[in-house]
Amino acid sequence: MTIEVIPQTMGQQFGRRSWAEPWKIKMVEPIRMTSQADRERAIVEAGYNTFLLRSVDVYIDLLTDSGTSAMSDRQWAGLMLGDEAYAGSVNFYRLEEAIRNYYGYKHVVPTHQGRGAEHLISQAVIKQGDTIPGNMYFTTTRLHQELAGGTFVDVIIDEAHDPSSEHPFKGNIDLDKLQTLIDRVGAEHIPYISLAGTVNMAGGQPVSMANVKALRQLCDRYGIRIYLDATRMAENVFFIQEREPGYADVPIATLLKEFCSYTDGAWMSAKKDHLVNIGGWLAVNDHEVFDKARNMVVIYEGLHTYGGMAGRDMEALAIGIEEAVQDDHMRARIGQVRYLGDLLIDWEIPIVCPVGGHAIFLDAKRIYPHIPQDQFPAQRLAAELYLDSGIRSMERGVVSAGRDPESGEHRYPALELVRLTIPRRVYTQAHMDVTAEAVKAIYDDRERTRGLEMVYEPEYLRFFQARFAPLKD
Ligand code: PM9
Repeated sequence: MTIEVIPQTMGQQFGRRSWAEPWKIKMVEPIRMTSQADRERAIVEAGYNTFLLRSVDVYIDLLTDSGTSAMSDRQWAGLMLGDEAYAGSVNFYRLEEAIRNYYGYKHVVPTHQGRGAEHLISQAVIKQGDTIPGNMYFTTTRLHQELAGGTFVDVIIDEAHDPSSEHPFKGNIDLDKLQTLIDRVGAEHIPYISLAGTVNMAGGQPVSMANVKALRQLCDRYGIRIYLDATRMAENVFFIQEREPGYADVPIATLLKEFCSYTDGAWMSAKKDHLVNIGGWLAVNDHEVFDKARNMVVIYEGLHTYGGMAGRDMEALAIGIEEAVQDDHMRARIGQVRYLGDLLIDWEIPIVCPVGGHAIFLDAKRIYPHIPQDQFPAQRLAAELYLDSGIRSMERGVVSAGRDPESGEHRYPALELVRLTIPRRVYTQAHMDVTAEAVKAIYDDRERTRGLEMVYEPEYLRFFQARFAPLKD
């Protein structure tokens, strides 16, 4: 038998070099294919809200990248090292060390997930009547700021609100807008800048190193703190490495620590970047703020050495922190998101550009220009995608934006989007192909589709639980 030797230069002959995942699959979780009739029943039962679907009725679940990642064999092994002591667990100290190592902050408070940390930082530093400037709102973040008596003001660059702008750092703060705001409300009424990397609601768009450095200088002039929503910060620094001059050869781990060094602390939903199914933390440099947060955590989350997590969760998280900042992991992670984005761009389907870190965002305003925003075009688009092929996505438009607390009116964001969120290390390229083809089918059928009316609306974070019914012609 002769064995054909494939020349080393084969890839070059094809004129391309592909990325591939730096892992192989050891265990699989079967998923159920559904029929059209199953899906019609399920979406009606769910009130046309993809959050209310049962996961057993979902084929490819792109609702969120939150807590949906696949853990590595090292993380699963770490679960067996859980020290479930009520106080002073070994795993807490491992976690604290990992956060100090990779993020550089001095003091760590564990929480059950991101919003637990948002609650602590908001209650610890916001006073009634304060203003919190930030680079676009996030649903839970803004609500905690409002519940603590503050008002969030968006100071992101204008390009972030334009889905077709190709600006490489659409998450940047507009320093002129921030200066104008400081002049108007006074620095003493600004407890901190709420800086997110990447910016979820803008399409997973990054903040540049130059922007955070300039922000630091401006804030230092007024003694204003900067707190980072570090939920997808490892993804953010991938874009710095790729796009910002001078950083191409700097490892992601180094860039992450440098970026954080310009901030005073961070809150984290570890369910994203950190490759775990549950967990979060708050970390700050200021001892006084730490002291308040550490005291509050025992009221709302659990003792300050577990904060709502089991010891085994903290171990898996400590390992995930290290895995998240590996360059080859991040290249494959963003590579997969881009693979899906490129298919849609090739078919001229309107999406937010450039493609961001964790998801593809379909532009419902351009897909359904005939559906007014108060008939929830993105909510309808998410429902249509599910009906077509059992793919679950998430509305990120007028429903997510909620109502203005003063006027009670809907907030109408410039971006009316559907998010196809890619869990980390879970789906294959074939799943991305199936997803792109489903989106194409919905897009081709767009003119026939009508809007929705909201028939039930909860008071807080309505997108999770609101119910809708289709409007007739
Ligand atoms: N993000 C997401 O799907 C979870 C459900 S939607 C509220 O994108 C940022 C940037 C997030 C985030 C959650 C949280 C809250 C804070 N900041 O969900 O409480 O994307 O862990 O984190 C979701 P937790």
